[in-house]
Amino acid sequence: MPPSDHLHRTVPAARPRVSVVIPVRNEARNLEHVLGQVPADVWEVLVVDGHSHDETVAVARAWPGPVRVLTQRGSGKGDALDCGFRAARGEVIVMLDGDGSMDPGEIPRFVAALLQGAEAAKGSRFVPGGGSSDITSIRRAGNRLFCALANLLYGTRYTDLCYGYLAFRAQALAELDVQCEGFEVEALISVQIAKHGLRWTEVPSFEEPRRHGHSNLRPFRDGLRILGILLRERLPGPARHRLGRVPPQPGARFRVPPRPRRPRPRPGTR
Ligand SMILES: Nc1nc2c(ncn2[C@@H]2O[C@H](COP(=O)(O)OP(=O)(O)OP(=O)(O)O)[C@@H](O)[C@H]2O)c(=O)[nH]1
Ligand SMILES: [Mg+2]
Repeated sequence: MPPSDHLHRTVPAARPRVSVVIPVRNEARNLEHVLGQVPADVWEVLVVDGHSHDETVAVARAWPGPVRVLTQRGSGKGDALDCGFRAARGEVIVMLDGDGSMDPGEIPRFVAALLQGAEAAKGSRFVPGGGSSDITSIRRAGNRLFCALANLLYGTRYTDLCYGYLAFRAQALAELDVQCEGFEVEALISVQIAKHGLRWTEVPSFEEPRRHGHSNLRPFRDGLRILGILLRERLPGPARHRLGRVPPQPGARFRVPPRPRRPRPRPGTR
């Protein structure tokens, strides 16, 4: 599908087609549980495998629902999401983790927020109705620090930056350049939402501990990457490219040319 096809997809007044993108790496013991919680009216689920060594792919392929299994070309969660976004065909695209920490039963909340006018709905553990029984005090402090920095640099009022449960109108997501490798992806998406002036809102979400297995996150390395994204994205284009950002090639990646800018971007709808 040419990327520009996204431009012709709008969110209908009711019952949009919903694509759910789930990046997975060695989640065989969690994936069945996650897929089992996906609401029946979800149109397609894209499981993007990161070269798992366990039975993740077999579990996904055996699932009776509308599941497509993709294998990412590169490595990292960011690369996997980019791959899933480009393959998704719905008018609404939801991303969530495949380790059982996020409840797919919350998907209707995200879709409702888009139907009410938002172009991006960010899950937040730190608004009333949200929460976490998983986050450690170090991760909470890091997230709070990065969130404050993002709000300062980009004029947003986010309450949660490093959380991977989000939903978008496909047309709006196609405007963003979310190409990156790893766990900095949520920060990059959040920054891009602000830079493109998308109408965003936050949706309460509850995070549980992963059901089985081990985290793929490396706090120090990934913290540095998040910090790098927040600073680098604030630079003007040419300086950003000198710091290693590859200028998007027309048609070569998920990104498509942005629509004409609105006169005054709004930082949020809340
Ligand atoms: N395809 C793919 N998925 C990945 C990769 N790294 C992580 N993931 C998936 O991304 C999601 C989030 O990764 P986690 O390892 O749970 O990271 P985390 O939530 O910070 O860590 P925990 O709190 O321990 O769960 C999970 O579904 C992972 O399987 C990767 O390189 N490729
Ligand atoms: Mg996790």
